[in-house]
Amino acid sequence: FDRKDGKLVLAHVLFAFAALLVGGIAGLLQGLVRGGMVTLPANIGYYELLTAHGVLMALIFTTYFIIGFLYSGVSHTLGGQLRPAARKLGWTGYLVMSAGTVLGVIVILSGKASVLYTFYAPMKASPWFYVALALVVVGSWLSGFGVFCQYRRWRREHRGKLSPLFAFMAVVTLLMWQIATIGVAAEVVVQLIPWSFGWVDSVNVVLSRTLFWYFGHPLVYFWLLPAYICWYVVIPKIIGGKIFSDALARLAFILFLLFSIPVGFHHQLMEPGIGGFWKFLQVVLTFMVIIPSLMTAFSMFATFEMNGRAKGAKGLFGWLRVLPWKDVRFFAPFMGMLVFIPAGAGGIVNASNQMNAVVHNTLWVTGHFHLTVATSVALTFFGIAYWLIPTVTGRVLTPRLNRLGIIQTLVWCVGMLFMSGPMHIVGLMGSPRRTAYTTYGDHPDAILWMPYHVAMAIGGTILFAGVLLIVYNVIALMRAPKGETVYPIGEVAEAAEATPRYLERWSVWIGIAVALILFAYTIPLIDMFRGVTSPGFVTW
Ligand code: HAS
Repeated sequence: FDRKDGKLVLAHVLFAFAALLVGGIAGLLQGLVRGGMVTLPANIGYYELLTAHGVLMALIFTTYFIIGFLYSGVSHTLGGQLRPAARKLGWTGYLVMSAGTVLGVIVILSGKASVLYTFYAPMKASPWFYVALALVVVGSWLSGFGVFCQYRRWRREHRGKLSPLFAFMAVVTLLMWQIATIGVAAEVVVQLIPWSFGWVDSVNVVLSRTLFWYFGHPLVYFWLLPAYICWYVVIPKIIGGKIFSDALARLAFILFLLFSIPVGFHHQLMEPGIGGFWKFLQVVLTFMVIIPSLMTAFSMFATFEMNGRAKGAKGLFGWLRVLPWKDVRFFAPFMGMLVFIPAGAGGIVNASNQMNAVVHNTLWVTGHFHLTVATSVALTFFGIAYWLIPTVTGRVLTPRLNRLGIIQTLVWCVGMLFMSGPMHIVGLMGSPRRTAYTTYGDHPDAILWMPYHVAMAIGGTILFAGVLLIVYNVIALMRAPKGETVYPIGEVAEAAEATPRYLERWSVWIGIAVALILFAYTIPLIDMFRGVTSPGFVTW
């Protein structure tokens, strides 16, 4: 692996794990407070910790890891080395994002931005918190441009050739990110910064939430797609099998590009100010975006089964026996896949209007995203770290670290079972999310919730042990014995059909994505600008 590119990748990955550690400390404390097991000193607030936890884990850990991982893959598959321009953009993006992160963390920990990771208006933070967010977004754009620049040069030099699957998927992920972040950038720059500096004295709340969720839902696929890259491209190689179908994988990613964005209203189903028809439309589109995940499940089962048959496995589930259970590079992402089955089912519940009325703003939703992003995605990222760090540092994964990795994965799953399970149950019993310890004046319902909150705190403590162990493993990987680790990229199965060229015709796909966005958002936005509540609000 190119030494200079390795440094860029490593800088991102190490920053990500540092954020995970600090965010984990905040998470542990906040979980213990909510369970009534500790009381914070008067100068530290529950919501301050909750904001630090959400921002550092959901926004910073993920974004840094993803950019590092995508850079590693495009460097490896598009010529074996980054172009100087791409590398420079990568480093500039890194520095701008890091300036934003440091500023943001200082503002949060000084108690001036306890507005949680979704920073809903009319809750107001210090203007510097929004400036920090803007820097993180702009930095990520620069990094994205670096990847596009590498990809464009490769295509110019390989006219008529299909790009490598990893690179194609990286481009889709970042295209989606660039289109989606326009929403949050507009919210922060046009609405929240002027308002928090006091240049204007009011803010259009429904508009700000809409711009946020225009970004917020594709954000979750920005987390998911790099995990899918690992599942589609890396896992087949690690298990000694083949990619089931290149065309299916690309089509799934294109469907994510089309349907990830015009669906933000499914986070706003319980909000007034948005017409019923537009909510319905975006729920239909939400059900469209479930399809590429179902295709991914199909494709993974096919890969596993083909691999099993090729190795002589018999019977309906014989393929399970030949999977490399003792290899953490497989085991951690596999546990992520397994958890994604109930996690995805929970998402489908959320997206269904009547059921959303039951679960919205309860701990059920917190349970849902701890299974999706904090288990399926996080475990996949951990699994990637066990080969990515050795690859870029010229080292090898030792059997001891591999064993520790398996233990870390199990600790994570047990912790999450204790935390996310009770969150789902107590959410259905009505316990609200984002609330510090309270018994609501010893209300009988709230008393019933308490054992579940205690179980959540125990789960959170086990998970914190998992955070410490993964951070230890990352440091140990940096000191592992020298040697060469191969970048694992799978080959496509011989029986797979050829990939149609139109899947790489970007103008068509971006055009359709923009058309869908305009269709889903134009009229509701016009209503919001004019300050009228849609007629649908009345009939809801
Ligand atoms: Fe979600 C809220 C709907 C997926 C994250 N979601 C959230 C929030 C977050 C989040 C962070 O419609 C909270 C935001 C906040 O703070 O308010 N979500 C969905 C739907 C999906 C979905 C329909 N969410 C995700 C993913 C996330 C994520 C992925 C992060 C990475 N979500 C919602 C809705 C809300 C919501 C509403 C708002 C709730 C409210 O009222 O506030 C779908 O994309 C899910 C599709 C997934 C599947 C599963 C496919 C299974 C696969 C695994 C195969 C396994 C194998 C192994 C091969 C259909 C691919 C098998 C081996 C064996 C041995 C069996």
